[in-house]
Amino acid sequence: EASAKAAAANVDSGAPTIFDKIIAKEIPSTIVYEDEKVLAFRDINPQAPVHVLVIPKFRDGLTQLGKAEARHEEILGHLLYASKIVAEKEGILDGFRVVINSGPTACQSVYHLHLHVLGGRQMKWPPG
Ligand code: DGP
Repeated sequence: EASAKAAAANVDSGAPTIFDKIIAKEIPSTIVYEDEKVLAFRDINPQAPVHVLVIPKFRDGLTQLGKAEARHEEILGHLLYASKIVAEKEGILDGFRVVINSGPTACQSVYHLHLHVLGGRQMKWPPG
């Protein structure tokens, strides 16, 4: 099916991604939270009134969650806690969703690990 093929065409080559340019502030983004380890900015194609991406500033092999190793435990925890700080700043602590798409079958399109923080509307389950 066409969209699945399009997603699969985006392979994890380990090459730099657009997020490197966002971290370097070479291309603009709307930053909602930043510390020494992570950057959180608004998704360019929001799927909810609040849709923020939380990413590690140093990818260190974390192109996707499926490539995580033991050394990444600390940054993974930091990313999850940063997602809560983002939810708090955005005023959606009453209900929000954190999503990680890992790999082409999950429709990951940018191979720099990122957590989607979504909220500001009634979320559905199964995801929608
Ligand atoms: P995923 O499909 O999980 O790999 O999500 C990648 C997200 O990245 C997607 O929701 C759109 C977002 N995105 C891609 N390019 C840019 C960009 O240049 N700026 C911003 N703010 N978001 C981007």
